Order: sequence, then structure tokens, then C-alpha cells
Amino acid sequence: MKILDELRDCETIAISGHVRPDGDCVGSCMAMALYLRDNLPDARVDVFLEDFSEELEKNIAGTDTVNHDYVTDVEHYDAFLCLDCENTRLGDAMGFYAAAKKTINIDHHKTNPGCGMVNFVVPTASSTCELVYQVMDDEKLTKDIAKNLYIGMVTDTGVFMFSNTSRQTMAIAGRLMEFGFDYPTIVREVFHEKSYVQQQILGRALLESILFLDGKCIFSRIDRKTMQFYQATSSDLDGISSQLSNTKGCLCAIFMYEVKPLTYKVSLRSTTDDVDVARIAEKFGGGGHIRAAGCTVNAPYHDIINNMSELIEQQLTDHGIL
Ligand SMILES: [Mn+2]
Repeated sequence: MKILDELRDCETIAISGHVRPDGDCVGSCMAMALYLRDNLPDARVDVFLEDFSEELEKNIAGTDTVNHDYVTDVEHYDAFLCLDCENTRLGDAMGFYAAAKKTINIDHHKTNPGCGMVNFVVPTASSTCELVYQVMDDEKLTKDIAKNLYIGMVTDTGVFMFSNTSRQTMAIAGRLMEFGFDYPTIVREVFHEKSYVQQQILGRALLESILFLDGKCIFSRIDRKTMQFYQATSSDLDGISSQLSNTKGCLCAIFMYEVKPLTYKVSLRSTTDDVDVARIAEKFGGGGHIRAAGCTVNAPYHDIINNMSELIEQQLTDHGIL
């Protein structure tokens, strides 16, 4: 698919991604918006997204044009591009999606069956940005578009370290680097840097973690009282589950935090394809990838952990690990 062929006659185009947007979501939406504004100068291109981190705001080009309050005078967009998710995760942009004349879905989540009239959903791709690159014409890229795509790829591959990183991922990233943006600074600011509060709450989560299933799994949780004590928001907890999964001997990490009484947002990480955490998250109404998935569950945390533990144990037994 080439995106310009799909949007030739469109005068109004909306772009959005999932709630709680991450680097791949914002990067793919803004790379796409800049590309369409360059190449379809007569079209109006609107991007709708929830608020995101100041690091993304600062490093991703064009974020000053994002519509965060979801107010528009366009009733029916000629086209709606749903990036890095299926339509059910669009949040307040759902209505624009439903009313659009044409819908296009570009995504790499394995649980997404493809929700658009036109779909480019490739679960083996590292990131939506890797797919967005493929629907663009290489010779029409600019430095800002390249930088935005690179930020998304860095986010979803853990700086090209996760198993979703392929030869193609590296080839595309290498091509993007030729545009000469400051990638060491981007990687540090977008990926490695943490605020003092984030470091402290990560420390708490590590201190209070427990091993189970013969040390093959690790679990930790942060309750609302602790969140309030550190004045932490949900985005301050990003990365805790992957840090837990770095524990030697652990194949699977579960991290949860309380969003309201007895409602937990659960983040799952696996270090092996033998534990498919997307399958576990799906059982609780969530989804994701084999090695990274999440869900929101309404139950006491020990019930959640007991139920998840059984499912993980089953997978480990099936693979002869336990
Ligand atoms: Mn993604």
C-alpha cells in the first residue's frame, strides 16, 4: 500500500492512535501528518491524541499542531487513519472514526484483526513507524519525518534490543539516520532518562517485588497510597515491568498499579516466546504482543495474580519448563 494513492481525492484527513500515546503512537501519527501535509497541500490534516510526555512533545516534530481536546468543525472526514491500534483503543477519536467515509488501519499489534476498510497490519513488524515508512515514498522523506519515525522505532524496540528488531528494522533505521538528526540525544531523552520520582517509585517496585513459580516469574504492585505519596502519575510507572523482567532466572514479569479502588492496570513482560503474555492479557480483556502485553482488571490484586499465575504455569508446563 502507498498512502498517497489511498488519499488522492481526500480534502479532510484525520489521524489518531491509542489512548495514553507512547513514542510509536505519537511518532507514527506525526510522521504521517507531516508527510501528508507536504504531499497533499490542498488537504486539511488533523491529528487527535491524548496528552503525552514532555520528552515526546519536545523531540517529535509537529506536536504543536496536535488537537488534544478533540473539538473539530468537520463532521465526516474523507479519511481517518487509525495508527498503532485498532479502533476500540481510539478513545475520544472513536466518533470521528465511525463517521469517516474511508478508514485506514496501520498497526503491528498481534491482537488486531484489522479494523479499517483498508488495512496494513503486520504483527511481525517492530513498530507502527516501521510500517508507516513502508507506505511512504522514500524520496519524499524529510529530516523531521525521519526523526519521528526513528523515535517510534526506538520506543517499541527498546532501542533495537527486543526480539521484534529485524534486519528490516535495522535497515530502515539506518536509512533514517542518514538524515542527520541528533539520535544519541533523542535516545537518552526519550528512552533512558527518568525523573527523580520515576527512579524512586521504580526502586519501591523492585524492593517490594516477589518471585513465584520457582523463581520463573516476578510480581510487583504499586497501590494508590504509594502513588499519592510520590505524587506519581501513571506515566511515571512506564518501564517498571521491563525492569522487573531483567531479573536473572525470570521468564515473566507482572507489574500492576491501582487506578481506582480494586481496579488494576496490569503490565506483563516475557523474556521468551514460551510465555505468550498477549494470550494471558486477552483472557482479562486486554491484548498486546507475545513479550509485552497489558490489561485493566477489576478485582483484588491477589485474585488477579492467582489467576494469572495459573495461566503462566500452564504455558510453562506445556513447554516442559516446569
Ligand atoms: Mn507500537
